[in-house]
Amino acid sequence: MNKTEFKQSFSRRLAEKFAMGVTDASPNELYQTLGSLMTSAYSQNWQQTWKDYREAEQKQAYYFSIEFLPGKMLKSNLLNMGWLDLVTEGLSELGINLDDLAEVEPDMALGNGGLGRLASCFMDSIASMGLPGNGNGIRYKYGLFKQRFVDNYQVELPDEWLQNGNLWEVRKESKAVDVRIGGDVYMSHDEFGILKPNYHGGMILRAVPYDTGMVGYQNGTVNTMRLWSVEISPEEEERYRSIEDRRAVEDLTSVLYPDDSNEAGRKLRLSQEYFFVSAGVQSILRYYKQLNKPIDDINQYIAIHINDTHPAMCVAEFMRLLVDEQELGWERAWNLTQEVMSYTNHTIMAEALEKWSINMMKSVCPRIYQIIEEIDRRFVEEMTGVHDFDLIQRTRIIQNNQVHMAHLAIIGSHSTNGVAKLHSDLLKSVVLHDFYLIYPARFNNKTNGIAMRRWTQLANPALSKVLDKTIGNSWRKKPSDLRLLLNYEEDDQVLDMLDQAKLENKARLANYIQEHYGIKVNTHAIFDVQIKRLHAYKRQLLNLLHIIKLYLDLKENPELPIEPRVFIFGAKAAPSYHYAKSIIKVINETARLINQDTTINDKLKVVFLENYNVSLAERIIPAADVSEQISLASKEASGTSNMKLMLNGAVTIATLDGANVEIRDAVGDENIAIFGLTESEVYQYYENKNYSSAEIYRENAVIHKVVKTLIDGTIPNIFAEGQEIFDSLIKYNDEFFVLRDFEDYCSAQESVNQAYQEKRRWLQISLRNIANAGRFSSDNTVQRYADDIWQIEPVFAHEDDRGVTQHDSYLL
Ligand code: 26Q
Repeated sequence: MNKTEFKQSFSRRLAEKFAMGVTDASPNELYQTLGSLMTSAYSQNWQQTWKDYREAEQKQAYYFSIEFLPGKMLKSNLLNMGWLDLVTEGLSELGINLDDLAEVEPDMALGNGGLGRLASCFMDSIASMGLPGNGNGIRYKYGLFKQRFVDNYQVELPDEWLQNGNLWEVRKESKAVDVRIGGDVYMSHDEFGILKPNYHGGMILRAVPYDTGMVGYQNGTVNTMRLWSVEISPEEEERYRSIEDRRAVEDLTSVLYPDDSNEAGRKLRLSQEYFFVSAGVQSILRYYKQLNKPIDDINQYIAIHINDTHPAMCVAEFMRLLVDEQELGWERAWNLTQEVMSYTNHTIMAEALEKWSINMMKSVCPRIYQIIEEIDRRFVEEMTGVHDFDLIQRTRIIQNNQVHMAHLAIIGSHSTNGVAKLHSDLLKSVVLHDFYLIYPARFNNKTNGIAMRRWTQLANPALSKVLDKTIGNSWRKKPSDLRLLLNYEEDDQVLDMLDQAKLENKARLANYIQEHYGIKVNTHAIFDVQIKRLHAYKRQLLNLLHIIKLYLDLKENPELPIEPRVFIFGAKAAPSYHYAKSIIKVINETARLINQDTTINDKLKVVFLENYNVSLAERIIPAADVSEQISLASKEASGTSNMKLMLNGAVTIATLDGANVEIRDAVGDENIAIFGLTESEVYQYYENKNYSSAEIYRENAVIHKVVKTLIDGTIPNIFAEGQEIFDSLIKYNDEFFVLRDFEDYCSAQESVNQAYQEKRRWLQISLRNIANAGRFSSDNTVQRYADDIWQIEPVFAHEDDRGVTQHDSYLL
């Protein structure tokens, strides 16, 4: 396709769809037109990919995740199709700015944070590696809430992302399946003497899949992300007459639970989990049956991945289908299940480990509960005599009237992995130590990664241009080639180009801040960024206390030699997480106090950006000078924004937590500011029970002065919230050791302040961060899952009907 062809097709499609010319059309109409050209172009490749997979008869992976967080798809699809430059230019010749169209697309925000975004980075990489892998999840009608600040408090509004339709999805009515929820079950022998379930009552819901093409990076592969939506099945129409009854059904796939790393324990949540698990596993089995392979070989063709425990019922649902419907004996079914399933753990926070009461599980999926009981019974039987009694009691699935989902996932699979080296080690030594004793070979590490192309080529064209000019463009396909940049660390011209690119990105963010908040920020100031969900363990509070300290210092001495800084926050708090919301309020009030104070010579600004999401991340990350990764050591499983910020040249200030450890190994100690307790020091405090925040508060004058501002009126309008946070620190002994790490954090911040003043050294550090970020490409991560866990291989494309090899072009 050339530019002229594209312009012609675009104008023709616009006329067909809207009976309009380019000058009359709104951005939305133009967006719809471009999107429809793209989907028609890749749908051929999509169909071909399905066909290739079917014919190749190779193993496929299915990534089950209750969250996917792709953000906007227009530009990433254009990039992956190889159309981005041509379309940008073609549109521009028609008087259209591509970015204005892209702006119209709502973020697809069917996820809370890291876990959902990781799933989407993986979907991109799986397709880009030509691997046969599919996503399976829920098509929520409402994504993660929109965050607004009213009187500096967080307020949540619904995210009606489907209001103008979704041009990337295809409703596949023919692939719908039925899911049974609720009712009773009892077992009886059928006419052949086989034990069969008899179901009574409950609801039979129709699960309808909406498929979205996952376009690989310039390789012709288009994989499928399948999201399920609930409908009333036609046969059951008359049972759901009243509005209330219909509502009860529709609720099932209506909203994404906004609780990040906190167990909600709600029946609707459990129903959501069973709904997408059952629909997904049923559709996989239906597909497999069409292949006419023996059911005993299913483990050679299917891999199912359980992303955190939310889809852990895959284990029992797969057993149900094999035993009840395919009539396999229990043992054969169990061996197959373990070989098909694998599980990733994303958290060590106790409150995030899912447990469901027996009663609730019985009432949502009674047959699944029976099967879990039998799995548990056999587990105890098998382990008795092999392991000691207490160990078995601690590891069994059902304990104290609760079903432990992580136990189900580990026992029912062949692989359990953590998401960074440190995290995987902690799983073995602490969190899942008991299971490690039983199944040492199942445990492995898969350090997270990020979709490099989105976080450089799309989010940071300025940097991408500098890279092309300096090291050529091989890094676009092969992120490890970013290392070539190290050859230029003494090249002033290159350092200057990097500096200019960063400045350009900072100016763009500064404009956004000015436009949306009326705050003027100095683009030569240090842009210091903390962007992630609001959580006590992530310690936004530590950042805040340091800001307050700087402010007090400047009030005392306005001539203090510190580089001007802009502290930028982006964070949503779970609506029910009172403490996190109080932190937001206090940061906002502190920001107002500081931003209005003219006596500190504009040396400090604090900006809390509303509604942090993927699109905002794409704006903030390229403009960041400093990346705040300051969770209490041992608490952050991995982190992934740390990788994105590093890739964009930000200097990390970090504890030795999650993937920060591997970032330090990649760049070396001179190119990162490490501070704080180590994981083993934290565990020593737990063991010795000898931490006293009150003592630190009493004895450290600086800390005393800073912490007191929470309750002494220094910060206006925070009467209750200030007290609440003060109490968490002093009265309730500072659960996340904020005060213990405070001084060390301030020194690390001071070293950052110094380094920034030595411009050349700063740019070199930044360059080394970019150069060493290649190893965190999710292409690599996904390759390791493919090799070690799923055992899947790329499917090589055939020539399609038009005689075109499916490796490069998408035709109009
Ligand atoms: C559980 C039960 C009920 C309701 C909600 C939940 C729930 C929802 C989301 C529990 C956890 C989550 C999300 C967890 C998450 O995002 N974890 C992050 O995963 C990233 C990818 O591996 C890591 O980089 C982060 O360190 C980790 O915090």
